[in-house]
Amino acid sequence: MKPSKPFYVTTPIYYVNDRPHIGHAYSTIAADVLARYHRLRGVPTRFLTGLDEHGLKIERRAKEMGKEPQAFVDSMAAPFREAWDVLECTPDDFIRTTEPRHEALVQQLWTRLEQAGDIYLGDYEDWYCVGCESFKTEKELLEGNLCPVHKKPVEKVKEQSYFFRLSAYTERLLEFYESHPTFVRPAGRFNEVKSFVREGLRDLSISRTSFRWGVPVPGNDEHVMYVWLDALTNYISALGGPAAEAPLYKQFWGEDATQVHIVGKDILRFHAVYWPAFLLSAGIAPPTQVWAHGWLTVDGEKMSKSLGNFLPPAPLAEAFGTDALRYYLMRGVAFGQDGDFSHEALVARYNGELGNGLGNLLNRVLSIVKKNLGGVVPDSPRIGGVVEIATEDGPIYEQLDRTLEQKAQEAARESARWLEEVNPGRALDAIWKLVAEANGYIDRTEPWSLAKRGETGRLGVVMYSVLETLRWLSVMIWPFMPERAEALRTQLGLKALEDREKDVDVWPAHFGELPAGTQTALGTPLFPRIDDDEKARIFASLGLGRDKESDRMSEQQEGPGAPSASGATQNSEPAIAADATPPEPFAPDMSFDDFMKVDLRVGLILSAEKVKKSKKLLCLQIDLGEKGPRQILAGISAHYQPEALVGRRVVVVANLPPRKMMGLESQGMVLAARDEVGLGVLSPLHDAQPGTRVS
Ligand code: ME8
Repeated sequence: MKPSKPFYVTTPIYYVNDRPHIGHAYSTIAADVLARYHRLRGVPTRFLTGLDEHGLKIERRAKEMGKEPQAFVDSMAAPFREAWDVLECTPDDFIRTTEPRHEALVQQLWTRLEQAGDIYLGDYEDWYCVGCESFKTEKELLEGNLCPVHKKPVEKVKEQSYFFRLSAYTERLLEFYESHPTFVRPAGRFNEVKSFVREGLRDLSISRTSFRWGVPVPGNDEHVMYVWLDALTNYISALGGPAAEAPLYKQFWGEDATQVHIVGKDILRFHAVYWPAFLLSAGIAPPTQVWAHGWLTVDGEKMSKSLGNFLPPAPLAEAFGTDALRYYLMRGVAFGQDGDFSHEALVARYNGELGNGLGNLLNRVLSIVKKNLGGVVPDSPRIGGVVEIATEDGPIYEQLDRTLEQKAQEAARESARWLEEVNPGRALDAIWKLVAEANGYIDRTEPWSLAKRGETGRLGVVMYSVLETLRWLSVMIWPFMPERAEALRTQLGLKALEDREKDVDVWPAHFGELPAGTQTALGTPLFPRIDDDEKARIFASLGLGRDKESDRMSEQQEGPGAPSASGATQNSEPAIAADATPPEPFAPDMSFDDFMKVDLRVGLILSAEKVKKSKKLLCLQIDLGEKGPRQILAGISAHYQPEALVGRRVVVVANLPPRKMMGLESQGMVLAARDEVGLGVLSPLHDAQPGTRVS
């Protein structure tokens, strides 16, 4: 269902003690994707990001840098703004907690908590981690009084402090969670939050006297406010709240709006426990949802300056293209789960899903349209919603066309649903299913043969269907890859989405709206291939030598889980003829007749998917020119993304007895060559008909 409420999405406001890195980019890009999606739906949308500039951590960092805190935080704002620009993130507002507009409203919120009777003065004595800017109980600490997050010693704090009566909110929070079952996502994390609260909450110290870098407590400026109370308030202060009459606050924090806080799992407790408690105390409704995504490691390791794997986003965007980076982050790391940023995986997805998948689709289609139809979009097969069937060249609106249209509808529906559920990776899965479908459609309809046979009517229908599918794709990929989506549209001869009417829902819904007569313009490839030389150049420019990761990957491939030459018979997993350790001695001679007993055929891969619970196997449906496709299992999952294989021709051993693997039947074997660098599935140079004998 189309979203209709005003949509407010936020990122955490980042500490300015360091420059932005790929982890910050992950949250910000996710929020940007959601904002862009809602804008395409014509829904009033507001996207907020910003900076957390107060607190002991920042005060100390400024000192280390030999600067006054304000001068230091001022100098750190630009790198964040620039990073979001480079990454095509489009916040509507960028809030800094040192801005007067924010400080005034934090003080208003404090006053509300005080008026509610929830603030009292007391003495605090406990542990504090400056890295987390958070109090720690003895129970939470690791041996040697180390913070469990930062693994650094915590500090003993003993001072007068104001407290917030958090303990009084245990029941109210549990009731709130009960009545708002999707308040925290993913559900597993919500359970963790609930168990934490069920154990009972302690009052929270919300002021400090031992340093000055914070918002003064109203009426007692000996104290500055606890940095998390200050920081969390940014989500409403940026709207002009809690002053109820502020127009943005009314529009985006009202009951009629949806508010989504995107945060990393590290700061969920602050957002899912403290923040709603403060708001309930102030008589303000908590937000609709807090979405806690997982943690990114880099090439298998925690990001840190000392490990030399602290990744600023800009050089990556420059090396691979901003859109490819955005795509990779959103697709390569499942939202909600921890995941690894891997340069190798980025290149593999770039070449496979972007280059071979989408880029190749556009290129194939526009080349055929240029060569055979003068580059012009042919007439739509649908006239006034009725399927037109011209008969001169045979049926011109066939089952295949109908299926493609249905698949497009399905992709638009599914991707929208996943975006509304804040799951950008699943949305991309749905979109790429359509990319594979469209590539398979071209293989099956063979427009080049239609052109050769002069079947121009049918050719027109086929080209129209796939051009229209590309138009749909250009909209669906726009939230993720706005620049490449516009480049795709330029080649299709369409108006830029950036120039659309902003309050109109442009999410694709009606197949057949691409105007006939539109002049297309075949341009440069959307995603030029990164070959080995280019990859080496990029890796060198990023300071990755003969990288650790390749070593790690090849270790994994050679390890016990790897497909091997004999794997097909020994592990009963990979149905693939591959050679693990070349050079292998040649086999003894055999007779020609013996060779001819092996029935090798050209097969066309119609679909490919991972086999559940198997690290190695892909389940392929392969057209061998028989009545129906054959199901063949191949141990190539570590080497190919399933989507990249769809539409490819391969060589199949067609007369092996069927075998069962992981509960599935395999009806043949796909040929591949394997050396120490990698594994390549064999493919004929010419697009021979499926079923053609190979000899
Ligand atoms: O916590 N993987 O700021 P912060 C994934 N100022 N996400 C990551 C990440 C990683 N490796 N590293 C950082 C703060 N992030 C507070 C927030 S909000 C009112 C105050 C992302 O600079 C992730 O969103 O430490 C995480 O929650 C956030 O950056 C922490 O940023």
